[in-house]
Amino acid sequence: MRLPYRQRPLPGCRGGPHLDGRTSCVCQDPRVIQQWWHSAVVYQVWPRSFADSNGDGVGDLRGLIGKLDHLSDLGVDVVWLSPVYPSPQVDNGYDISDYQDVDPLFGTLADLDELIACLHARGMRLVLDVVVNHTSDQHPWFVESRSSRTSPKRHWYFWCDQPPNDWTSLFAGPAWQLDEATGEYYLHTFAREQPDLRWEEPQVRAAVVDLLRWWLDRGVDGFRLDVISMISKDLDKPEGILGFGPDLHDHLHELHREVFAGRDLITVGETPGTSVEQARLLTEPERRELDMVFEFEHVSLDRGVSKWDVVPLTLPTLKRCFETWQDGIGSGWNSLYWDNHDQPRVVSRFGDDGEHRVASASTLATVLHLHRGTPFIYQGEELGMADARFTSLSDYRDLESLNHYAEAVARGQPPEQVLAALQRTSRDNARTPVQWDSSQHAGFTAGTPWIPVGSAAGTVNAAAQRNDPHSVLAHYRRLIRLRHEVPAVAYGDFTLLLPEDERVWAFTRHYEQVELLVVANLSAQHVVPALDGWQDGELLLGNLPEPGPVLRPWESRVLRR
Ligand code: TEU
Repeated sequence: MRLPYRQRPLPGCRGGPHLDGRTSCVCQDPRVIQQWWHSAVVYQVWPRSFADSNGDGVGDLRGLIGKLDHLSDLGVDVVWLSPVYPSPQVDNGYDISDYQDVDPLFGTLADLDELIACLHARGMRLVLDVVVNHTSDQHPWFVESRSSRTSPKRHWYFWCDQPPNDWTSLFAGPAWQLDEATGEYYLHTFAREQPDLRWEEPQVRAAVVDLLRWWLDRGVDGFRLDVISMISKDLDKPEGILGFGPDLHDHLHELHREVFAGRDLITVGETPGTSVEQARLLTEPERRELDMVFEFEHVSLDRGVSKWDVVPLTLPTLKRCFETWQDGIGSGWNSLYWDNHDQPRVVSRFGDDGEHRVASASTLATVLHLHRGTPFIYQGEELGMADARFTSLSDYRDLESLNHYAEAVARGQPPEQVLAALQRTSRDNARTPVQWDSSQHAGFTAGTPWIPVGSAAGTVNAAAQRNDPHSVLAHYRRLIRLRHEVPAVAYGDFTLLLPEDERVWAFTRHYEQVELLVVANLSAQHVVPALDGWQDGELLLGNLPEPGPVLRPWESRVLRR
């Protein structure tokens, strides 16, 4: 039986179970204070497409509650729940109009309380997604702020007579929107329905502190902080829209002091464009800011002038990027991810979603999870779900994709060319319903799904994999158990091997007297990696049966000595 999370001993800790609720101790690497989330695995739920309980074609909280056995069976420790707050849903909930309630589309506050209780009873925790760089334009704060130039909440947002810069919104078009009523412009980094909050205003920061404390008092175990690096901006900097402004660390330090300190929780900040140096400053424990950040470097390597422009990527480049973050994070800590609700699915992007779908999905998982950091699994990734690759514009729902299509075609780009780009890069590739079984609508809904179900649902689904020891799902179970049982997975020092090899990704993890070798073939050829001294290594995990002297296409292994 899984112990409730406060009584589970830390891997490698000689102190035994921490019955006094302490969740950290100085056992091994003096630079890193061991935390429960170092050996945890997080599962992201994007509720709109997870499981629908009332047949309206949209996923909801009761649907999630009904699938907790799947998460317990998988062995994950934390659920990251993307936004379920009241929202006009312009950006699928990342435009919040009330931070302290649940949108009826997803359920009620009572449903969320029940989810928290059910997760805790199963030894799991809940991390809420909080979007406080911007609100919805329907949020009472903004409604009041735009009501008049002298509104007491005018300074809660960015208003000006003339745009002080020519920033472009990340969802296309100018980032400054004229408000006819008051004749002033307001800033929106994303859609015009997502006006940016002005964190220099102390009342704004106080309001955010209050809502975060409110959720923690309700039993939530942490936060994923949306585009948190953007809360401090330098309006005079041409590329300033990505944030990292002069007050960022002060704002995060204040949040840590006022909200996070002294509480047993996990915080991960989304920081598009962050460098490893900035990430180290944001996550080093002694700086008291965040526990982890999501960097975007490894998911930008196959992108050219824009996210819509896919360029070739070599394995050495990808390996070097991971090595940079392994070595450069210092006493900070990395998050590890391939997929989320903003990225196309990795098996289609860096793997092979055709002949070698199962082997490539499990090998990409092994390589990611055996790096040093906390892994994040996105719904459906544990099933090896592939990109949607819609062929008709009418199937797309994502504002960012539809805005891009309209803008690119208006600029004269051939529609079929733009559609081809969306097939590779659109966020909707990751937003099709989770494929639970081979029934109509993949068991996601009894109604009509809000977005089409993926074409492979008939064969690629949870029911088909649950009792199949060779499935992607079975491999994820074993991978997560390995992190829970082998301290070197969480804490081993990282060393990249064969950096220039175009097909093999190999590295070691060294912890106390234990050394792990991770060797993976990321090609459709048979390869014999030039690795000496591991003949007698103990096989801890392989993704293909009967391992031999040769690595088969997309085969990977974890050995211990
Ligand atoms: O994403 C921020 C972000 O950087 C993404 O928009 C990214 O640039 C792009 O989608 C990659 O294609 C966060 C949320 O994760 C995203 O879902 C929201 O749309 C966005 O912020 C605004 O809240």
